[in-house]
Amino acid sequence: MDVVTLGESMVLFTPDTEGPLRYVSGFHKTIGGAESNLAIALTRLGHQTGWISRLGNDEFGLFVRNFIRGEGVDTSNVTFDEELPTAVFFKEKPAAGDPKIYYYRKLSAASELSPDDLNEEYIKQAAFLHVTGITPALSDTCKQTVLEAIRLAKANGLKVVFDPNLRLKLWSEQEAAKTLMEIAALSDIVLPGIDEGELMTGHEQEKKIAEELLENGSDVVVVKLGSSGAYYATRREADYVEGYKVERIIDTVGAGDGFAAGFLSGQLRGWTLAESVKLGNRIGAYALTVSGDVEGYPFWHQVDTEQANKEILR
Ligand code: KDG
Repeated sequence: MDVVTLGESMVLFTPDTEGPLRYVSGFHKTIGGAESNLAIALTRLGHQTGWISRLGNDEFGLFVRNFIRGEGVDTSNVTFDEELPTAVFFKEKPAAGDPKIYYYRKLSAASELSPDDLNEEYIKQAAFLHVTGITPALSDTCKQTVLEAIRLAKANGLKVVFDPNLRLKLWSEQEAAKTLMEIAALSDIVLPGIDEGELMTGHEQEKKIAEELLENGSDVVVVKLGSSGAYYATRREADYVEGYKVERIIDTVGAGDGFAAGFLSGQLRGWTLAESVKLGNRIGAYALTVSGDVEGYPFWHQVDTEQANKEILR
């Protein structure tokens, strides 16, 4: 296995029409979840992935598991909870700009994830452990699970990659900053967006953010700069990598997970940091072209063909 990840995935209801949800009567049903998004994107790029989670033993839980399994992600370490439900969330589409998100995830099956859900033999098969800042925001046991997964990963020689994925609907800025820095300190690679980096370090500038996160203990920091691309830094090298221009941005949700997948795919292929960040930018850009979280992630043969890229990206 190349990458193992853990976290909550939910049924996503996307409205068929724009405007306040109280007036919307039709929705279509897909799934979302930052960690399974990453696993799906990586699988499409040709890598072996595993997703650890808890779902309700209900129709939605089966739907989420079957969807993720259908994409080729290993779901053998997903547990079905007999009492708690699978979470759902809704998007609300404004006439322009990013959608609003409404979660229905308190006391969901995944919020009860605990270190007992982790199997060391399973985790140790992978080269990378991927965790996000969403999971520790769900509950204290979820936070303990992330910390224990990192401990197991390090004990078995995996590299830990951390995507802060700041979700201020789930916790306060203060709590988020403290915990995200705590997890970043234990991670080899940290992938903040510029706003996340600012909240975590108190610095506005990407170079300062990266410096602080390197001092905090990480070896590689990549600060995502939206359409401008990204800035990466280690203790030895640092540079900017240009972004891709997308003709028509439909929805930015899922782009960060696409970036993480592209970056990790580059690393798994033995590419340089600059090449990996470039692939991250490219996969992130693909995600902007559709309204769902995962529908835009390309397969490797599409990425590999320059012509295919020209059709979507400039
Ligand atoms: O990164 C995309 C995710 O935000 C989305 O899929 C839903 O996991 C999700 C969350 O917790 O917001």
